[in-house]
Amino acid sequence: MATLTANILAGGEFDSPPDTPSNRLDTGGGFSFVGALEISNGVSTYKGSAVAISENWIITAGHNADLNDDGLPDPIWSGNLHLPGYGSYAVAEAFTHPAFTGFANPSINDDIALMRLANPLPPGLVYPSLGSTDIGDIVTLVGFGRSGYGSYGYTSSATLTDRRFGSNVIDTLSLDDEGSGVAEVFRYDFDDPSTTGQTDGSLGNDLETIIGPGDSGGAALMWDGNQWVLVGINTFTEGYGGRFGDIGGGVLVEPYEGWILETTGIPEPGAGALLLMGILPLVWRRVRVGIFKR
Ligand SMILES: [Ca+2]
Ligand SMILES: [Ca+2]
Ligand SMILES: [Ca+2]
Repeated sequence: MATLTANILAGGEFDSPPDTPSNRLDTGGGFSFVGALEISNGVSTYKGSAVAISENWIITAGHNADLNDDGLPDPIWSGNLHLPGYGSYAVAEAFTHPAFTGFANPSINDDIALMRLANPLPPGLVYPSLGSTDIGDIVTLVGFGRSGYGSYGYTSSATLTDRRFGSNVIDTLSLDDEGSGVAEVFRYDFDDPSTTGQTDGSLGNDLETIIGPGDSGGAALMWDGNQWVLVGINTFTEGYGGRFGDIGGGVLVEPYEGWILETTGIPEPGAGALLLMGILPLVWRRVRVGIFKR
């Protein structure tokens, strides 16, 4: 079953190459645009992840804004984005995608939200562009969720400080639940290190990962040679909790690009200059996802 969880897991504790949850930490700040999202509904607090795409806007999982699972941003809700090394930034306004009906209520599709920050992020942050992915692509997963070992599951809590990353390969894409024919959801499996080197096997004990609780809203990224490209938002897992054989996934970014641009008004000032030069950073790599494979 799908669970409302998404952490970056390490490999097997006693497998080779050796690995630990701390080995997955982003100590160099290479993913500074991915923050921890601290959420409150006035009763309870929650931890998720989110991705800054401009100085004023972040993308995250729709369910991070919708704790009562009706698809709409909750009326009593507050959020803060924590960017280690940069500070904490309050969310002023949240928008869930119009097609989102709540987590697994009944589908896991369209689980994406945009949030406008009350104050702009500081200069110097580098933001990812938006793009697409396909089956067979290697993606880098980044978030602040629970970690542990694939051999037995979670050993650490989600935090507002510990950003981890790992990789996996896109196994399947699932189509739009509203029937447009485009892919909206991606999945990958958390392979045991014994399958390293095999077709569809592990990328290696110290690389292969799956998300866990607190990683919801974090990034699925690809490197285009010059910059990180945000291709997906991590939103769910299926299985037994961070163990080898579990499935992780999320929503693709590409089908929602029109809504993202319309809602945010991006390009904003910084990106406007690029637009004048004839470059459209937000449409890097056109649609490759119209076909359901496998
Ligand atoms: Ca709601
Ligand atoms: Ca949909
Ligand atoms: Ca895999």
